[in-house]
Amino acid sequence: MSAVTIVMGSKSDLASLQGAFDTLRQFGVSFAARILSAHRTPDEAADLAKNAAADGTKVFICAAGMAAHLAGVIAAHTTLPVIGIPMASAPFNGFDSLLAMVQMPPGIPVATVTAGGAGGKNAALLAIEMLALADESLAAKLKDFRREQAAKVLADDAALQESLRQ
Ligand code: RP5
Repeated sequence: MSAVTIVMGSKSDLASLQGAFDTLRQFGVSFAARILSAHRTPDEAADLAKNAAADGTKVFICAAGMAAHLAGVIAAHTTLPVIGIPMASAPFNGFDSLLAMVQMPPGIPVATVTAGGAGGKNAALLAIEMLALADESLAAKLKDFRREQAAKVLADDAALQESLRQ
């Protein structure tokens, strides 16, 4: 049983999801990852979405490029929250994917994050924030993460101020 199910439209999307894998592992959140396409394997993608809640999935993360319909198709078959990551694929470097993913019709939402590595990391963090609504220890880990992240920025700022004084 995995709390988060990640679906990508192609093996070529895998590298862009490394940040999502790393972040979910960092927080100790169980996940499954599948390669299934809205267009090339439509029946398997729909089956995954339909059975996910019964299999223990709480949140979907979907990554797809070009005519990026995967997140929308998954969302059409489940009421679980779906987070979409547009892939920066050719020929429009992800702008096509972003528009396809973000422009869902009213009634079937997809929470779309940015393309690329930041998108992978933020998709995982958003999924963790959703899970943390019902998990106090995960919520505490998120607060620690934010504190550590802020401390790193402030340390960089302190180092910059010091270097400017020299
Ligand atoms: C989409 O088309 C995939 O998500 C991928 O981003 C893009 C290109 O797929 P490949 O031709 O690399 O398999 O379906």
